[in-house]
Amino acid sequence: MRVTMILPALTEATGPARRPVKYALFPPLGLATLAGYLAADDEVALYDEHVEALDLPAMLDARPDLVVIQPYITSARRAYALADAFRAQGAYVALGGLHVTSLPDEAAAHADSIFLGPGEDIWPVFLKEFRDGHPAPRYTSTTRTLAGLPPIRRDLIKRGRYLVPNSIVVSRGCPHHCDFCYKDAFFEGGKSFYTQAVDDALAEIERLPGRHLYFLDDHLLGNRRFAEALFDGMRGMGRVWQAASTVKSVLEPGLLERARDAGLRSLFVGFESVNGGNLPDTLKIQNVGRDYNRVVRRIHDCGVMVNGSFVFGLDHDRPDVFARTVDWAVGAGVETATFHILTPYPGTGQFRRMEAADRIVHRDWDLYDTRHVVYRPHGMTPRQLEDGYWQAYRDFYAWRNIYRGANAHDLPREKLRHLAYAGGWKKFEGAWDLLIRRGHVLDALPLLERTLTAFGRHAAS
Ligand code: B12
Ligand code: SF4
Repeated sequence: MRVTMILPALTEATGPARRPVKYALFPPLGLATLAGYLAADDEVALYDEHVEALDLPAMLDARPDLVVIQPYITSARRAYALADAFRAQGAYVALGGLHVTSLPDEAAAHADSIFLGPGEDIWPVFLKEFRDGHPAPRYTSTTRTLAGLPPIRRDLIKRGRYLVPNSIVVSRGCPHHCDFCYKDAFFEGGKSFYTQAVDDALAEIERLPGRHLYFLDDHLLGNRRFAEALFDGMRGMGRVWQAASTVKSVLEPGLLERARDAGLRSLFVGFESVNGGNLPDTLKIQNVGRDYNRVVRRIHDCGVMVNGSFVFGLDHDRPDVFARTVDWAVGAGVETATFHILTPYPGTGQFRRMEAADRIVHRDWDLYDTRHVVYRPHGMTPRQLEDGYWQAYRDFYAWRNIYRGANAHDLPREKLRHLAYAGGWKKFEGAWDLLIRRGHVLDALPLLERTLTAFGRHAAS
């Protein structure tokens, strides 16, 4: 069987405000996971449009039997156009993932089969039925387990084109239920947080070459027993890694230290808002009443860097929220920040509430990229919200603030690491662009590894 798998480019990845390095970070892990279920004699090609141009006529000429496409909300239009082209030529098209699960009827118009929820249970069922000649139009995941996964087909990934080829997920979902998150809708009908067996996760880590890892789990520290066993198993492996967690887990005694001892060097944390009133509104209960300064101090005291994530446009936000957020993050020494304009994703509680209140202004999914205002905000105009968002990025990454943030650290080498990491990420677009266009972005990985290992209180593990 000939199989073509495609991760179409997100609209913003090809637009004028794109940052090439952001889209050359991670390979298409979901599709490589699904490819693991194919038979040894299947011919499979995996394309990621973020890092390679698609030669559609040649791909159509290859006459695949099965085409597997993963649309995200802002790549849905492109994904459907590709799906339509392959179907017109007689190929069988399967669509699945987050956006398809949110809007199955929309996706079904462009597919022969659609898949709702995680693929691990339904994809092998489909493959058997497809080979037997009677595939169903819709498959819905209900059985949630990561036991007995076939090895991810990392051989299909063009490693050289990614800065972080060693991305890995050892769990699915998250124990929390934030109102704006995709998670509850995606995992409806079954467990919404589950992990691999620790030994399987460690075996996957062992298979990855080099030192650096990036855990893409929504909340790597979400199951304390699993996380501790994983970190104990990773001690002494010599890895350096990055991951995501919540302010609540950071404050749990002992857990962060074990992560650090296993090689954690940078943590993505969802602070979401400096306006406390926004947190209960969005069911971000795990953040309510937490002292954010203490959270950052604790992460830094462990020698780990902070990537803070913030959302603008929640109902308690007023036009001063941008400057207040930047001022707090810079003053606390947060190394990198990711800002988002509140985006009600279809399928979420937030989308339903806003729709009922007639606050959704359009359904042009291309603009649901967290850079555009797609709803009626309460505390400011849409213009103020978009301008404030871009201003926050400019201010946070202005050299004066990078220096000020670096100075918030005690030790000279921590100051240096802050400068190298924040500056390297945002201030050398031209150099990143060149490396990406030449297909050599992986050459920068040793630099990233050195920045993560060489500085900080608990340098080189
Ligand atoms: C890596 C990543 C990215 C990469 C994406 C490119 C890439 N190479 O994957 C980059 C950095 C470009 C990116 C950008 C953004 N991202 Co992002 N990203 C992720 C992240 C961390 C991991 C994705 C992943 O690899 N998961 C692991 C694999 C195994 O799971 P998977 O891909 O979902 O695949 C499984 C299933 O979906 C299913 N499946 C998928 N496709 C198909 C197809 C078929 C046929 C079948 C059967 C099954 C199937 O089976 C797979 C195995 O179970 C997720 C969080 C997460 N943990 O998933 C957020 C996430 C997808 N991102 C998110 C967001 C918000 C964004 C941004 C908007 C952020 C921003 N402001 O810039 C942008 C734009 C994305 C968009 N929505 O348009 C949200 C999406 C919310 C939503 N409803 O769309 C997520 C869920 C994070 C979160 N918790 O909110 N992101
Ligand atoms: S903590 Fe993060 S992943 Fe979990 S529900 Fe909230 S936003 Fe989603």
